[in-house]
This record gives sequence, C-alpha cells and structure tokens, in this order.
Amino acid sequence: MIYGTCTTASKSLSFKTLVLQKSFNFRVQFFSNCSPKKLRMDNNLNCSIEGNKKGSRGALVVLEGLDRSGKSSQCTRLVNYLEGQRISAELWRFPDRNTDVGKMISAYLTNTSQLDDHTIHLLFSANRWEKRLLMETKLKSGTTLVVDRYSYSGVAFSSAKGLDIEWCKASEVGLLAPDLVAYLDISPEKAAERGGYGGERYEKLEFQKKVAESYKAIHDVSWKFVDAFQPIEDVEKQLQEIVIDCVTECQKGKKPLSLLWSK
Ligand code: T5A
Repeated sequence: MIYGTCTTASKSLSFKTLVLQKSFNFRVQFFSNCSPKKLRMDNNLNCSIEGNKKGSRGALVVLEGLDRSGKSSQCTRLVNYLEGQRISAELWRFPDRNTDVGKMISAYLTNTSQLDDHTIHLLFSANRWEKRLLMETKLKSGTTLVVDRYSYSGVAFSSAKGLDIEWCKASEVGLLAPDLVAYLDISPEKAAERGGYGGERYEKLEFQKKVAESYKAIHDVSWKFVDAFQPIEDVEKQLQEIVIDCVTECQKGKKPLSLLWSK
C-alpha cells in the first residue's frame, strides 16, 4: 500500500523531486472572530469557508487520471463500498453531460462541434460552477461525494494544449477544494491498450503523454498516487483504505470545507 507516492522507483524519484520543488496544500484556519468574507490566506492556496464551525459533513473525494485509467470503474466501486459501510455517498462526474453546458462539452469531445481551446476550457469550468451550490449542500448534509474528474482535469488537459496554467486555474478559483485527490497512475501506453480507447477527441497517445506531464506539474504533496495498472480489485482495496480515513475525519467535523486556489 503506497500513499502519496508512485509505485515504481523511477516515478518515485521524479515525484520526489517535484515534491521538493513544489509548495504545499495549506489549509487556512479561521480564528473565531473572522467573518467568512475575511479569508486569511496562506501561500495562495486553499482557504476555509466555514470559520469556526465544527460540523460533521461528507467528504469531497476526487479521482483523477488519464483517459482509461479506471476512474469510472473505481468511483462506482468506491460508492458501493461506502454505502456498504452505511456511509451516505454519491457518485458525481465531470463533465456532467446532462446540463446544457455539458451537452456542448459532449459535442466537442465527440468531435461533432469545434471550439476555441479557451472557450472549451471555460465551458468545463462553467460545468463545475453550475454544480457548486448543490455540491456544498450535499456535503453539509453529510453526503460524501466521489467525483470522477474535477478542476485538475480542467487544468491538466487545457494546459497540455499549451494554455497557461495560471490562466487555466483562474476559472476554477473558489470552487470547493477536495478533501482528497486520488490519482490513478498508469502510463499513457498502458491506458491506450484498454477497451474503447480512441473514441473521443483527447484519446490520442501523444496528447495523453502531455496530459501526464501536466498532472505532474499541478499535483501537490497531498495527492495519493495509486498504481492503476494493478488488478482492478487491488486498486479498489487501496482506494478504500485511503478514502475511509478521510471520510471519518470529515464526519468527525475535523475538516472545514475550503476553497480551491483562492486568494
Ligand atoms: N476533460 C475533462 C477536460 O478536458 N477538462 C475537464 O475539465 C474535464 C472534467 C472526458 C474528457 O474530457 C476531458 C478529459 C477526458 O478526455 P471522461 O468522460 O471522464 O472525460 O473520459 P475518460 O477519462 O476517458 O473516461 P473513461 O470512462 O473512458 O475512462 P476511465 O473512467 O478512466 O476508465 P474506466 O473505469 O471506464 O475503464 C476503462 C477500461 O479499462 C478497464 C475497464 O474495465 C474499462 O474497459 N479497466 C481495467 N482493466 C484492467 N485493470 C484495471 N485495473 C482496470 N481498471 C479499469
């Protein structure tokens, strides 16, 4: 069981280097006399939106990875597992192709429409923003959300096309910060060998290699890396062990909700 690192020696080395270079996922705590509007920030990363409230809540768990890394399979298994533990949980995914914005995104991904790179990036962001309030409501009501792709996909895929990373992050600022990001780690070559690959716009080996580099550039030390080339049941078990601790911590009211990349 390997948390927060890669499973091969070479990957461990490269991520170790990155970990040393990168700064951290600081969670900013409120003092009791701070109003929610007076957000104290540390190193320009996440900031709390719950002040000194210590309420029990659901956890926001995000699975990220290359196309065909196994996210959808694992999200489904994770929700089933949590429900089996009598934990209220829902599976969410981005893009949510059911909304009007999501339909535009789906048309783009299936190559039935063409859009400027900046435009499609903003549509992916808008697709998350239109779900933000519901997401917060669910979490505060105690439901854990297991989310198949989130803002990190937005930044990784758009920056892999050459868009500036900071520009890509800007439209994500203020969305809810995940309590846990699990990265399903698989080489682009191995992912490409999996069923159904090649049907959508981004499912091209050369592009996925760039996406993998982008993920490396944007990850932080809090991410949990799981070897996604293991048998599906092994990935499942590893994720369960990672996620249950996080869910328990949120249930105990130990983690205030916070905002992503906020100033
Ligand atoms: N995108 C997304 C952006 O550009 N910006 C954004 O902001 C967002 C949110 C659509 C595309 O949009 C881009 C990224 C994407 O290119 P998507 O619909 O999530 O996003 O597309 P995919 O990631 O391709 O989703 P898939 O469902 O196709 O892939 P998954 O979910 O990673 O993989 P899964 O679980 O469906 O498994 C794929 C196959 O592998 C097998 C499964 O059985 C299945 O056949 N498999 C395994 N086989 C062996 N061993 C294992 N451990 C296995 N795990 C799964």
